[in-house]
Amino acid sequence: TLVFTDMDGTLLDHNTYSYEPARPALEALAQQQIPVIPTTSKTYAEMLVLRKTIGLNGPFIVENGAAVFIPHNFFDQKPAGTVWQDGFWCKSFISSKQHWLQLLEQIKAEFDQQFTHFSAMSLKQIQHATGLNEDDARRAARRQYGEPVLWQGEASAKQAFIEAISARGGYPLEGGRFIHISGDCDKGQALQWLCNEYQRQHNVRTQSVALGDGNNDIAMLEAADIAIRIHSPNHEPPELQKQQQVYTSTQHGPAGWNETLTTLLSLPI
Ligand code: 2M8
Ligand code: MG
Ligand code: MG
Repeated sequence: TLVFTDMDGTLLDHNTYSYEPARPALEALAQQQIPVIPTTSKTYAEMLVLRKTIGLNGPFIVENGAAVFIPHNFFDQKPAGTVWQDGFWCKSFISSKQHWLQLLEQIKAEFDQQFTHFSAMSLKQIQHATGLNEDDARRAARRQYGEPVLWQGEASAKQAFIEAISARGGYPLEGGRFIHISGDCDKGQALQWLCNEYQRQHNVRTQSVALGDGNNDIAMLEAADIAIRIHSPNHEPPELQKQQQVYTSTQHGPAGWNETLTTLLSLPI
């Protein structure tokens, strides 16, 4: 089994970013040697620090599925299509964020004053929008593949903005606070790629479990064998097309993470 998990609002509390309530399930998974694979909107720079803090030492997926980073000792052979980067095998699915920054420049006039985005924000503004401390905000700003947009206009105009981005070849994904603009990637494709590689190298059929709270988790939840929707204090759980093997937590964020995985681990899977 491989466990793929969103970070913000799922393993981490939406407001405090604490994972404390999830500790018991994290320990149980570690004991059973089940890899927990962060699958997040966060950047490589953020995950480098956060995975250590949480005590996760396996692969991780950044920027909404833009790239998978695999520690050198996770597989015996070099994973297909990867490049060696900074001590990890890196599989990227899209190119750099430059193109999306240009696109945002182009549609600024059309959506005058209705949005801002990370590259246009100061560190203080990013801190204010996210509640991250200065160091964490700096790491969140080190984006390689996409650009988070902060919608500041009428809620009713947000859909038109999302459609304008899609019409121009972008793939907007909504996180808890931002609309992430990047290329054709999602957490589901990245999950699928890593599961395939795992199966190829180990010659076994692996089962995937995915946990998420937001719309940017839908592709991942639908791609996984078992989907766990984590309740959020500020929005409804994501709507899924599939009905089989879908669980929904009653508790919020990391408490819901602990609740559902503890239940799942007690079942014969
Ligand atoms: C952004 O990601 C969250 C994920 O749901 C969002 O869109 O609200 C990213 O900028 C990420 O890098 C950052 O850590 C996070 C902080 O809330 O916000
Ligand atoms: Mg989330
Ligand atoms: Mg996320």
